[in-house]
Amino acid sequence: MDRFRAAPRHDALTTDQGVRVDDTDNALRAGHRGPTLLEDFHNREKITHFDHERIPERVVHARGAGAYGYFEPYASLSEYTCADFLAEAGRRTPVFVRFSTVQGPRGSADTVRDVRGFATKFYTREGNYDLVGNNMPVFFIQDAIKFPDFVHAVKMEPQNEMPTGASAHDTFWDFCSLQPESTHMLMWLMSDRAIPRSFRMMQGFGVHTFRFVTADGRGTFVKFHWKPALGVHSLVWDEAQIAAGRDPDFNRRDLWEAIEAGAYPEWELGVQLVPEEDEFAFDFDLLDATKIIPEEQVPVRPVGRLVLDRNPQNFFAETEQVAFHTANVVPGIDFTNDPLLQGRNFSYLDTQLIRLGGPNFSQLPVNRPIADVHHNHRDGFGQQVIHPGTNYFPNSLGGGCPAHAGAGGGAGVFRHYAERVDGDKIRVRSESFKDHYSQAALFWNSMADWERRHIVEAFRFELGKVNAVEVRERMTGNLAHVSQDLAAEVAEGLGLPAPAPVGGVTSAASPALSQENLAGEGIRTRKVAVLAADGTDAGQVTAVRDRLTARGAIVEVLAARAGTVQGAGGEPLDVDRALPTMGSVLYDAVLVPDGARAVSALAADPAAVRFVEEAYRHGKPLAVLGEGTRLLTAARLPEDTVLGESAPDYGVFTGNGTAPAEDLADAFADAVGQHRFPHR
Ligand code: HDD
Repeated sequence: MDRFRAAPRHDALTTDQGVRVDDTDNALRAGHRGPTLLEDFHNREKITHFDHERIPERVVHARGAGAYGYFEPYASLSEYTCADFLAEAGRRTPVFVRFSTVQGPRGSADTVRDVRGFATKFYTREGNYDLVGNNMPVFFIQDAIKFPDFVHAVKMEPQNEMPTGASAHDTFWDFCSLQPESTHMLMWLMSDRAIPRSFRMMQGFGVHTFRFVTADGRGTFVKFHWKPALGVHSLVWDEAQIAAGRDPDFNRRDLWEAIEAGAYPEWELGVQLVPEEDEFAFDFDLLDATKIIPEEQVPVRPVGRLVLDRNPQNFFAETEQVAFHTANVVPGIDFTNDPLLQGRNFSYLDTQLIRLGGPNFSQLPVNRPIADVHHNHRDGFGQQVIHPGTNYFPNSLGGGCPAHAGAGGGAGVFRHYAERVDGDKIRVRSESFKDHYSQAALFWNSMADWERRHIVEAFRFELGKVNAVEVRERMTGNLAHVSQDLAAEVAEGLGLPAPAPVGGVTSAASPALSQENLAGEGIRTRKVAVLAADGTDAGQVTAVRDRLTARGAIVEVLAARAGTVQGAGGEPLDVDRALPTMGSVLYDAVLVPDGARAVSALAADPAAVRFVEEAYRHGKPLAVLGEGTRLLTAARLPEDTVLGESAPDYGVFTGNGTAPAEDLADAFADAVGQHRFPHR
């Protein structure tokens, strides 16, 4: 893309026509205090261009953040697919990935409860392949014809454009309560998956069943999975809401800063493969996007890794103008008859035509394939190419070019999988799509206790924001098909009677679905706040910081003011951030060092007290040395869990000053690696 990058040197300012301009601060006018003149072409051009800077935002997934990187397979997958980019271990394919929320507009907050988009463009040698997935493996609806209804219901309500970035409102729950096929997805949406700690710490899924196809036309069903190297981690709901105010760019900033710091986010691509002959071997339909294939039934085979190592230079040119499309496939990857996928294959090209202003958006730098492009498409808004010669096929005057590729059966040519299709023209949903509850129950059954608690609380919150009582009732009635406990607990929170039990609820579970089993290892890029003031034991700070940063964590010293504080021995300690500009929600853990004078100052500062109280409430590890425990008392934390013998079980580490700070630092670091202590 380098040839498309504007490289500002010390060039003079010019107009669009390349005419040099000597003043862009004062419009041309008649006399010192006279009227502005129409003749000022630079002024008119500048304002006109500005007036047209905005383009329509995406109708869904408007808010996002993207980055470049590469994908490389671990081994050849040519046994299953002829896709060139999967054919050889280590063959690097450049990628652009865009993460997004779904409901909110471009300016909405990152940490809302929502599905996250996870869209990857592979610039392969055989053309662009887009895997346009989400961080949840299922979807709200089974047939794309319902998508406009679903999106109308979840988006801000039409009369007042509220709420921004939230599904907690009447129309969404009205729709879902009448559309039981959404129940499985609702379980995911009410779980902590909907409030990821970081884009770098969430899974991705292709959702649909796709098809791998070999060079000789053999098909294998495939589901795609992205697994983050840093483990799967989430915020807690109260934290997410506070973070939305403290830093609306929380996830975007996290991605940007990690890449700038060289801590490149990484995911492993996994595939679930199902032979064509096993199409009907499951008690659900592979074509139904509201279903997963439980990993215990078909294991996820790791096949390669994705690394993001470069931030865009211009958000608009790259992240905003990137255009994904489920129908951008390459030889070796094909569709199935999943009715959601079939509809998507229409929608993405259609939406780009209006969003990007015409049919030539694939010529934008971020969308250009690295493979050569030859065709007879011509003209249109924004045409960048000067096409000489003929523009039709067949032709003799243009030497027959461009000719059909691979007429002789060559490699690298897209050939549709030759699936036999036979049927009446009907508008009906297949009977095999009718079970809407078994997998919702499977998800619920697979959750740890704390995950279930969060799901109940999320349903209570969301339905509690719904004004129509009949919608609340209908929804809790649906939940009884998932779990009587769930339905009863949600109903209780809403002040409703428990719905009548229904039979036939499955007790099956899939451990692979619980975040408890997806934590990963290590503390790389985890952020630890050190609360300091004049009199802080600076030696301790250094000792603990060295231990944590050696394991990849980021440690920041916070004090009432920026600059430095004076350590207990009079030595200066640099302050990274002023406490009033931050909040505990922007960190993963908190350290309060020893130092009587410092702790007295912190205990008298409501911002510091709140910092500790909030971090505790959000389940974050706390390390508190010597006098620092007085801050815990000032925050009125329950003494038995923070100062008792079992405090470490609750992620609270207190040092009495005799044990070396390094010992405590190690236990604290392990706790940071555990992420949260939700049982507090
Ligand atoms: Fe979609 C954008 C993911 C169903 C129609 N979708 C969009 C993006 C993601 C997804 C990640 C943002 C891409 C980007 O970053 O630019 N969508 C999904 C998934 C779905 C899904 C995982 C279900 C499995 N989508 C879906 C359906 C339809 C659409 C059923 C239409 C019938 N989606 C669109 C769209 C968008 C879009 C209107 C808006 C902006 C865009 O495409 O480029 O065409």
